Amino acid sequence: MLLDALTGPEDLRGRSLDELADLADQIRHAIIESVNEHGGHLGSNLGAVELTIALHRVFRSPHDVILWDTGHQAYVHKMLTGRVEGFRNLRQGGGLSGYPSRAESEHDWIENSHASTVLSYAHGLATAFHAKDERRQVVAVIGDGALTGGMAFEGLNNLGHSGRDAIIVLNDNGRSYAPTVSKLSESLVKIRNNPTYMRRQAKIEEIAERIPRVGEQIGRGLKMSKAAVREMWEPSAFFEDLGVRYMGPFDGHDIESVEEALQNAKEFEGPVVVHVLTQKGRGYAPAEQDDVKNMHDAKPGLEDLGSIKEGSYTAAFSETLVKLGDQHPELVAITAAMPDSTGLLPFRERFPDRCIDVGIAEQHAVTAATGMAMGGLRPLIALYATFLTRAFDQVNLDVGLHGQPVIFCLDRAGITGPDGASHHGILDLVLLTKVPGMTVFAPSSYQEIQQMMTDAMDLTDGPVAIRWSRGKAAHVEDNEVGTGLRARKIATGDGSVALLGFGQMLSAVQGAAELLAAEGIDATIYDPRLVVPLDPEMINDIASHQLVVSVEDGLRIGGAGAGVRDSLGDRDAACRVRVLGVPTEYVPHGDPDEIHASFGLNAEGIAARVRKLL
Ligand SMILES: Cc1ncc(C[n+]2csc(CCOP(=O)(O)OP(=O)(O)O)c2C)c(N)n1
Repeated sequence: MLLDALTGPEDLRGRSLDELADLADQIRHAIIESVNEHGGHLGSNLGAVELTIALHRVFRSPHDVILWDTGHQAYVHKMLTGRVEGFRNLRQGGGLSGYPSRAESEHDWIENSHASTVLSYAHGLATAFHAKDERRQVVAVIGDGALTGGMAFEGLNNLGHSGRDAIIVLNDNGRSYAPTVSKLSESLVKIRNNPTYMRRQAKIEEIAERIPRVGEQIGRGLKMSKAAVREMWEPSAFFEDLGVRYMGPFDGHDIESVEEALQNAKEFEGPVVVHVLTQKGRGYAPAEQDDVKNMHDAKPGLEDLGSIKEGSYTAAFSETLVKLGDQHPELVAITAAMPDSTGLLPFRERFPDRCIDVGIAEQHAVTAATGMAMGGLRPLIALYATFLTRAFDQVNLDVGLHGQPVIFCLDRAGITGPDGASHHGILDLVLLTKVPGMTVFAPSSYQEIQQMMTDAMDLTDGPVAIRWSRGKAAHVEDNEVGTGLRARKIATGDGSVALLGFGQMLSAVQGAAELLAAEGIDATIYDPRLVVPLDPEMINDIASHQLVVSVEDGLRIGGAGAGVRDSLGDRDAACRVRVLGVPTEYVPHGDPDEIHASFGLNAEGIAARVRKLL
């Protein structure tokens, strides 16, 4: 099989179109097989097969730099750059990363999988190559979704202004997770669907064929002249006005046509956009037909990730939000291009006008929410914890400084697992606890989310954040749920040790307490519920213990436990305090339970630590 024999991009050269079509089939098969086994990004990769083959035939990676925005669509790139074998262990602990990885390959330049950064990297690399007089192409592949992020516009503006050489491949499938929210995207789609445009394009090509190759003016050969004429007659005003040439649109599944476009783009000086149209989920019918998000990503067994797991924290949020929407007509929900995975779809269905998708634009979402709150609405922003980090300045100075009652609902907080360093939600507590006036809840159960969301609606003096982890939540009885700004005492011990478990870490703490009880150590147990402000009664109570151990699933330094230690210190408490959490390092992908265990953040690890300290 051609795919198995591939050792690198050079093996793609000299292949017939039929061979390449076979290869595309084999690649699709391998993607579907891998996602079936390990889960991962399905729709995005199926849509990028031919485009990636064309890129690796036209450019000489790694001498030429191919950059992937977000990086979730780089599976094909991995296979074409000598990683077919490793691909079988994609996203597994110790196996290949689900995103580009500099440690894996010299073909991978960037691995930050937060969207919309690629044009800035491209500008930087192009500037460096220019300064050093190196003749290397810089190619940046960006989706129509990622193009809605503010940083992409900043990069585009700077590229156009500086005139640096870069080829921007706009991989346009009309979708982010949900259909892309962008007027620019809409107008590009209009072009695609306009029969007059298509006829005109055919006519232009015909005319271009007839233009004689007269000297310098016409350009470098027929291909160039075709592109130049097409460009002259059909400028895409948006890009052109920024100083970036526009070419397209091209059929992104036609390898020959994409290659021709890329060859033409190489001839231009300055930045150029090559607009290719692709179909998300191409070649796998359930993905092609999924009108929620074309199976952007999927769980093992090819189960759609967008479906909210029954009993999960996300399900508790989703369900409660609809109830609160009924009670509070001023409540609006905001998403940054992820209405499905964050659990907003039921709310959107019921209140279509009160669910706002801003595109992949977390910073804008936060400041816009401030405006909405100022105008009398109650905005709630549903994000993954990791993506809030990008908007910290807006949280602090737009929401916080203005004391606006914006509610942040942060899913996937803590160690998330197979998506690796950029997707773990381990910085949110460190950052949010530094915003004056911020209230932060960490629910330990399904029922706590319901309670905290309801309580959050009553906190109108400033912002509130509720952060929870991925997956199944603990389910508890009514009498095991706290209320308001109070911590919940679960057990009163013998005064030797007080254990605090923030959010999902409560169950590990309870497990540790059981292990310790078997050894005659009776621990006091708290569910602090709040990260800020900490319940003063809890602080007073734990201060009388010999040892206080606080456990969280975020960064250990400067997070929830650090707040506990500081509060005890402020009271001159004599107890020893230990904070258990995630070390300050880029935590790779892997099974969350295994990652927790490696940091001592499970029942055995916590119990062992207490034993040692006592
Ligand atoms: C800052 C940020 N917010 C949200 C996400 C989650 N996310 C990953 S891929 C994606 C959609 C990207 O759409 P597009 O760029 O068009 O690529 P496609 O998957 O459609 O090929 C989103 C919202 C992210 N990676 N980064």
